Amino acid sequence: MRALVVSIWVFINLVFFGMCGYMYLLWSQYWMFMERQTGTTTSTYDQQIYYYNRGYLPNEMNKTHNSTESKMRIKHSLKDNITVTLIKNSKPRFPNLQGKDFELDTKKYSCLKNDTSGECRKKTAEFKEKLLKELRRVLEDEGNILKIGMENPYNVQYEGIKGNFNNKSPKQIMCALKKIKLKTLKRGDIEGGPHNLGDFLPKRNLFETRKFNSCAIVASAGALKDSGLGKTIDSHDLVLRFNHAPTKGFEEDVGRKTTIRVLNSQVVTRKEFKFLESDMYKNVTVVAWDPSNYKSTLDDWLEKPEFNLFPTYVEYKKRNDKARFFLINPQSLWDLWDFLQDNSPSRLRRNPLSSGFLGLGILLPVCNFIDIFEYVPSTRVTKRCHYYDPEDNSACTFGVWHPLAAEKLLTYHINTNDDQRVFQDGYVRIPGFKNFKC
Ligand code: NCC
Repeated sequence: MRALVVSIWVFINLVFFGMCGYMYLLWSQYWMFMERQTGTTTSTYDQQIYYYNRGYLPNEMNKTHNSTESKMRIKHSLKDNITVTLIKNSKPRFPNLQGKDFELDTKKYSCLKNDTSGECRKKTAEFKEKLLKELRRVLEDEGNILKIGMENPYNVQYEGIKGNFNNKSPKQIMCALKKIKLKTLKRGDIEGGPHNLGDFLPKRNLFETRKFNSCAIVASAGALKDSGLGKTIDSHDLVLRFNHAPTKGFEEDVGRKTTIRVLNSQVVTRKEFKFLESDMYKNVTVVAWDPSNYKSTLDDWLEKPEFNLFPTYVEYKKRNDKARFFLINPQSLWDLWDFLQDNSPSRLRRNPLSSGFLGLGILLPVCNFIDIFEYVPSTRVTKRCHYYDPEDNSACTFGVWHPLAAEKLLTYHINTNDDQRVFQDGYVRIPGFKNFKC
């Protein structure tokens, strides 16, 4: 009799919880459907802003700026004449059990002049623990299948194995990375092409015959503000910057030297960046990237780039045929993504990597060592997104759309600088490929 009652009780519970689970699934599918219907965003970058706003901004909206200014910025970043409906926090999620206990205003961890070395070490260790915990939390959260759902804008069909960089030595990671050949398009890779692109491509690969000793990558992070790192950055033989990140007016913090600019295709194509006119993109090597679909051929991509950068490319080269302007082979972007997924313990969001990690991929074959400034955030980190812009958005640092957390955790793993350099001074050092006999 007792056994019968227990069985009925278990059965009722199973039915009840089964129903709840089913209802939850239906509910989430309904909201995903509604979001797809109401979100009028067409470009994946526009969706990024959408994620940014949903993921972080509503709770962390910069209190020092009025909301009209923020709205202007958001609009400014969108394709002309597109209206976006933001559904804030509409998607049901499982509660995040770990919580967000990372304090972004971390001045209390910065070493002061009169701190003893013991005190400074303690502050650094506490900050490191918090920072890495936050990066891991974001990585896990992003890998949550219920969160990612069916979003797969680039139709990524990853078939590799999921590894974990923590179980591999930095040398093993570097040797795996060395196998990835990040390619730029060369003359001969394309016959004709849109606007006769093929005829304007460079004859050689980027830095095919040049090597550098010290290289610097300047992430555009807000933490560079008031860093005083300008001189250190300029002391490198090569300095790589991203997109429209300026030096003018920020020399003390970010230096004045620029050798390469890595640009995403928005910067090349959108009017507001004045790519053809601005001095920022002259007398430097320009490397632009635009994502294709995961399995697209070069021809598919030439026909349907995400942002049509080909006419501007051709125009730029027509104005100066000696200009060093390179296009990344879009398949290389996914080869690098595969590498990161191969070495990440969690599922990555199926979107391209940030320009930051791409910059590292570009320089590893040509530099003896690479110092990356404020990519792995130091104790100067705040919610500020860029050093050149007062907008606050933690997602720029920790990532929501690009798999930034995975990029940064892996970068820290292969770094050779001590923790004081990384978390107090603000830069990691990665040895170039030539240092590894694989
Ligand atoms: O912001 P962005 O990046 O130009 O930054 C360049 C690289 O610096 C690193 N970074 C930046 C900010 C921060 N707080 N922490 C960081 O570590 C990242 O590695 C980043 O890649 C891009 O990667 O190209 C990106 O470009 C912007 C934007 O398109 C350009 O700035 C032009 O406006 C993207 N933002 C949007 O599209 C809204 C950003 O997602 C990626």
